[in-house]
Amino acid sequence: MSLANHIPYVRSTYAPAEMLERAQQYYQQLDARRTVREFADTPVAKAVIEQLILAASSAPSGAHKQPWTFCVVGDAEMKRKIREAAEEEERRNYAGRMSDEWLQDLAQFGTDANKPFLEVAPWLIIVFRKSYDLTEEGKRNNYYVQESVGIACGFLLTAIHQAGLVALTHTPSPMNFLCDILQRPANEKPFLLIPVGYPAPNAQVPDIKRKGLEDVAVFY
Ligand code: IYR
Repeated sequence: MSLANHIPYVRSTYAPAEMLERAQQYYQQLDARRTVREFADTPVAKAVIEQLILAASSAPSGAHKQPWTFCVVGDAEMKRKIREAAEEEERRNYAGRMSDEWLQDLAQFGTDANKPFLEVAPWLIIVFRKSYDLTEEGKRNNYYVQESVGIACGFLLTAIHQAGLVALTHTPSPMNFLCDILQRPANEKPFLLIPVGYPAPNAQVPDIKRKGLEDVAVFY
């Protein structure tokens, strides 16, 4: 099949042994990623964040619509406003909106309604999903928006890790307050809030174990 708008796919491949080696190395690299909740206030160059977002935006998406907007907040006053609003929602979450089972599941992580990282981390990347596009001709459909934006966030997290930085996948739900603070158009809904930066010098992470292959994969 040859379509007029198509170009050859050109990329090198690897011999089987090298392929396995590369697959193992990439797994080990990704396995070293940890979600970190304690950030240093050390600045990170905007140019780095720009590359991380380009990496995220290279993700596949339904009909190649790239239905996402990455809002990047470095401004201290805006971070303060976001922290204030997020903590208000989280206080309600921890004080009744979350079930007992949920609170029990979270106990090992030591989280609570305090979110200092929202001010300490040099950058907050707030990912918005675009349920539709607003064009000059009006509304245009997007497809598989949750899947597409989820994949883009995965790309973003691996890019952050690869750059030697840390991130936290944060969802201070409901997140509607982010539409107001960041003045987003009606077609954009908040998806994920990701503080990015260096870990605090004495940052700690929970001693969790990941499931083994036999627990997550079934071969037929
Ligand atoms: N959004 C809350 C609660 C929370 C929920 C889950 I699921 C987590 O894995 C971690 C936290 C908070 O950020 O504290």
